[in-house]
Amino acid sequence: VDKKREVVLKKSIIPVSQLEASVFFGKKIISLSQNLKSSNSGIIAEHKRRSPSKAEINYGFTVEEVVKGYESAGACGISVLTDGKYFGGSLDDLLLARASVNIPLLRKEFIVDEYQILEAKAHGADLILLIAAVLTREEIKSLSEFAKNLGLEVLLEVHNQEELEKSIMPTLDMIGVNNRNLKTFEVSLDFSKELANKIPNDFVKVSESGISSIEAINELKPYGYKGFLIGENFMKTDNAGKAATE
Ligand code: IGP
Repeated sequence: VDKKREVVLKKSIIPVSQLEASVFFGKKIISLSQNLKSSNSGIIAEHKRRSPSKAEINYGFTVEEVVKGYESAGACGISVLTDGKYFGGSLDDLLLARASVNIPLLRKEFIVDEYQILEAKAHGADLILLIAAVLTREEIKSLSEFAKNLGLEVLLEVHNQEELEKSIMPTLDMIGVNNRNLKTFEVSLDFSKELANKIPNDFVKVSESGISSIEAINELKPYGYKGFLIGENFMKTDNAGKAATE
């Protein structure tokens, strides 16, 4: 609810017509789903300053340094947290990332309103995240259709079978299983393993959160996962880009 209120407040700051006038509106997106299908690393590296489960993640670099490091290390795409309240991010971070790299960018945000999708497009995102835990099926339908009409790709995040079943629809490109329970912060790769065979093969499968080793990735690949979203493990090192190469 406080997110919905913030959205309304923001709406009065930048008019939709101004968002639509952004240079990025005329640009074709770079497809993350295609990159994941053709890559064997599958790494989606995240720019994350802090989080509700980890108050501080060691951080001594600019957005540009981090995302350029990720790109040169061979990441398939980058997730940029734009939520300010819980993660210390902003839309400026997304814009700076867009100015620095040529790989797909995900706007990582609690999206509840079409306006936030216009913002994502206007700040250079190639795809958006929709979180099944906070949206109804109708909302997932209308928000994903809206994103697709703007040419953006959609990553849907689920955490259990119920969320998955309510959400499956053709306007999604990728389905991500969050290994972290957003309410209890419990993290286990078993969530990805248990849901894998329930995700239809028409969607690129992504495993999100709590991935901290190449062994974890190798464990998940046989379940059909093509994408691996990693934040903290890269950000907490002295050189986030370098960590992504190892
Ligand atoms: C990254 P980790 O454990 O590697 O830092 O996780 C990413 O999956 C996580 O930040 C995330 C997230 C979210 C953040 C997954 N889903 C939804 C905010 C909102």
